[in-house]
Amino acid sequence: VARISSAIDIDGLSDRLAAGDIQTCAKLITRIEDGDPAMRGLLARLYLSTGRPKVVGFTGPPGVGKSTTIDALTMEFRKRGERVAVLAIDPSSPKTGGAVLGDRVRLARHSEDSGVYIRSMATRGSVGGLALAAADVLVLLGSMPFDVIFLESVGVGQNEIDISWHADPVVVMQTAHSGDVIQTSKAGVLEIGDIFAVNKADDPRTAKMTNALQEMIGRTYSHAESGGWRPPVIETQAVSGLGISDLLGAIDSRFSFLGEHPLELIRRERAQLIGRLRATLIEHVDRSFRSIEQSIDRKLHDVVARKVDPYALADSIRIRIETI
Ligand SMILES: Nc1nc2c(ncn2[C@@H]2O[C@H](COP(=O)(O)OP(=O)(O)OP(=O)(O)O)[C@@H](O)[C@H]2O)c(=O)[nH]1
Ligand SMILES: [Mg+2]
Repeated sequence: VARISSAIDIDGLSDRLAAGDIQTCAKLITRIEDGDPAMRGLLARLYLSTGRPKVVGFTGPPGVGKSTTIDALTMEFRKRGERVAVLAIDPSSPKTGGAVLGDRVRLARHSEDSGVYIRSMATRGSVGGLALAAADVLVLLGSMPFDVIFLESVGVGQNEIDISWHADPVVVMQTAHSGDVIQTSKAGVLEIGDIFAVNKADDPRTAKMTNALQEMIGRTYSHAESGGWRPPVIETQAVSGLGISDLLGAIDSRFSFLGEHPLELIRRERAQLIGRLRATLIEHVDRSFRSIEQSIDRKLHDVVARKVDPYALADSIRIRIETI
């Protein structure tokens, strides 16, 4: 990826973002995706000068109905006069060409509405890098006059980015499809869900899934760890809009809860920060390691030949990485 670096007008750009300038926003997101180091100063300023944005994350298996649900909720927020930004993270874009097409059709409905901004980001390089770029884009969007930001991420798999680093509430979406129950109990999504939605509730097996989820939440729920928020399970039919007002109610309740429990808010934000900091450092080490990989060929030879021990090699690599 080419690194573009030029002096930027931080004051001017901040002002344009604060005024809701979409063109500026779109261009800056592209520069963030490209890893342009000139963005750092701007992002630092935006982070310090704007408050915490309201970010609602949606995760769940491919095709569960995340985009359809976000679309339905966007309509509800627009009815209340609130401005909405949607950021879709697509770590597996080659596989979901069809879904992207479906998204385009849906999103076309909002194309005339200046109160809705929709943007997707796909993987460039590592998943960790994408997660970090998403965090930067959220800082950018958070500096604009949006009342809420919806973040969509395909969930549960090696490629999953940890959406709980970016959003509160996290809406974990499932369907009654039998495979989803197993994924839910296996993949640790129970811990990250602040709200659970069982979508495609037109499926007759939905009640069983809802009960199973409620039972699992009951078993893992801890007042001490959640500050007293017990994740609700909501049945939805995103295509017809059934249950969407319940989901909206749950999202509103979560925001009220966070407003009334500042300690819980701070606890969550600190945990998110730790997750992102760790990812930043892992990303840095990974990139640095790849950049020196070629140059250690001779040393590898020496280790294989038993002339150098692997611990000494690891030490010398670590010292080099620390100075990159
Ligand atoms: N029967 C039924 N179909 C639904 C419902 N909600 C969404 N769908 C359909 O499920 C399909 C996938 O919906 P999307 O909203 O694109 O799902 P997604 O989770 O965003 O999918 P990815 O972005 O590919 O992970 C679409 O054909 C929707 O019309 C529902 O409540 N009932
Ligand atoms: Mg989608």
